[in-house]
Amino acid sequence: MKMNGAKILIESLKKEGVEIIFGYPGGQVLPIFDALYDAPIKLILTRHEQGAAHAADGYARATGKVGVCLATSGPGATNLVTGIANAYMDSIPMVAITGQVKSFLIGNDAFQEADITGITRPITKHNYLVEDIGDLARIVKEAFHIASTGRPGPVLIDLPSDIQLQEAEFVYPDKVDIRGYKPTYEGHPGQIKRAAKAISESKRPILYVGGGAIISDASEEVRELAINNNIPVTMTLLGLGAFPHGHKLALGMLGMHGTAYANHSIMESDLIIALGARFDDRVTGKLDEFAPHAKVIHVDIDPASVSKSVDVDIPIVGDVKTILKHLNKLVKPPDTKDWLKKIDDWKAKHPMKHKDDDKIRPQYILEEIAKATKGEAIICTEVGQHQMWTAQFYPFSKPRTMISSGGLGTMGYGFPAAIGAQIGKPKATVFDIAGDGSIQMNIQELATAVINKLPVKVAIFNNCCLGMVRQWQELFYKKRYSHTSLGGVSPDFVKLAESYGAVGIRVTKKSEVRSAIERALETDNCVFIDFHIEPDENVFPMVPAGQAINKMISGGLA
Ligand SMILES: Cc1ncc(C[n+]2csc(CCOP(=O)(O)OP(=O)(O)O)c2C)c(N)n1
Repeated sequence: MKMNGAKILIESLKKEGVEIIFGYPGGQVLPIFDALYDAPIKLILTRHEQGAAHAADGYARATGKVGVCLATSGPGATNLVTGIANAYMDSIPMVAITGQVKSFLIGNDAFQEADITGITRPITKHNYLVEDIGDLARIVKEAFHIASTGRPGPVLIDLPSDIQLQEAEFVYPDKVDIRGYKPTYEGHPGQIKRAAKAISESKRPILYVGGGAIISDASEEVRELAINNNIPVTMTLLGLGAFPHGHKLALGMLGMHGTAYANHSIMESDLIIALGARFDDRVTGKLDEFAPHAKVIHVDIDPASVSKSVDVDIPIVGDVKTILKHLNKLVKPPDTKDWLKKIDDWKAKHPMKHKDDDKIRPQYILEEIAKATKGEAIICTEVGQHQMWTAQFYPFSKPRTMISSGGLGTMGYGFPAAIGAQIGKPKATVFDIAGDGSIQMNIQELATAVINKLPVKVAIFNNCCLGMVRQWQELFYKKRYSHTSLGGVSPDFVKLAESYGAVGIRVTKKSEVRSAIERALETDNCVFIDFHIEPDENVFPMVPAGQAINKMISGGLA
């Protein structure tokens, strides 16, 4: 059947099973919006394109599906950029669609023209400028394939408005064949055997689990490998939830704000089994002092990640889940009794704790949220101290429940991501743990939450400052607090929430924390809880930048 480009786009999205698009209109996407008017695809109108990109990302993380966002040319497209970069850094499957000025005007400095394929080349897995209506259906098919296979990531399709109006026959390809793009899933059997032998012979093994294990839906296989063989497990920020927090083999997060026992364990281990993790600098600290006694097995779908920063002894390129299924059959349990005893000693000596007095301590709020949600909520975060406290004190026990900006560290990510997650998982309890700085970066999405009746709970850890930067200034810049105070200029978050039709609750006493959380959970509207936390609270343990990760500052807590 003949139809115009906008219709072809929508029909192609339907073929890909797309039900939701997060987007914002404008002149160069008018034909697409017209086609959406009576299409069976729901467009969630955010209040800023950055919100649309992060919402698509949160939707993708919560559901495992490809998130889709849509914006007009020029400023609409450039407003997506941070969200695209964010998805790229954390390997999130996303398709971003942008309108472009008419083909014959490209390069002419036309009104609302921006070279978005040029701008996003380094932050997309691939991008396309559609130059011929005959290519459109194939491009959409390829975009979804590239976004969701191998190491996932964002793909951008830039669609000039004249092509949206041209007519062509709609034929959707049923296969994709992209020369040079054939991700490896299986893993080399010889390497898997070598890994099994190394594990069986190790005395101090440790699993180091990253976001790749979540993306590959490999939590069950991770549990099997750990539990059947008595191997302790540490996770990255994005790996949290891959292994249950409460299990005796769980060591929590490692790295700059990781637990002392995770960091000591990795430094003393003789075998690191890295699963979908990339030895990020926040994890390794000083590279040449990292895990000096350890051999490294690295399972990763992206060959470019292997031996990028840490030399790997046994690389296995492929999908974590597929490889673990194979590996789990081959490993004979090593004797880790003495090793686990040593780790238990570290756990006893350096437990995760916090000050507990009559002040509102952020860690206490997280413990109360954990109790009220039985540790089963989807927890999104912004970026800063509150994000690290969440990683330390919320007992993540299921995959896809920790949604946070890991690689890019984007303030303003959490609230729109929570909106996306809530749309993808309507029955789940979804929180955004926010700082008073970060929440102001995409606060306009309150309208999106209210209009779509999304009961997202936003817990603002209000310390009247940009806490994480203030912490660095306190510890490393002689308390010269240069421009990190927000005191007195933040809005009244309760009134602000109410002005959008949401619910606002202010908490200024410790005794009010629990009832505020309970009230928020009983409310089927979006709720802002403005927790006035102790402003001088810092995140500990902390590894100062550039130090070995066992050189932690404990802040007097250990
Ligand atoms: C978009 C963006 N701008 C700047 C930063 C640098 N930065 C990291 S944490 C932080 C402070 C965050 O403050 P807030 O949201 O109030 O959280 P808190 O640390 O107080 O918990 C800043 C400015 C960033 N990560 N992202």
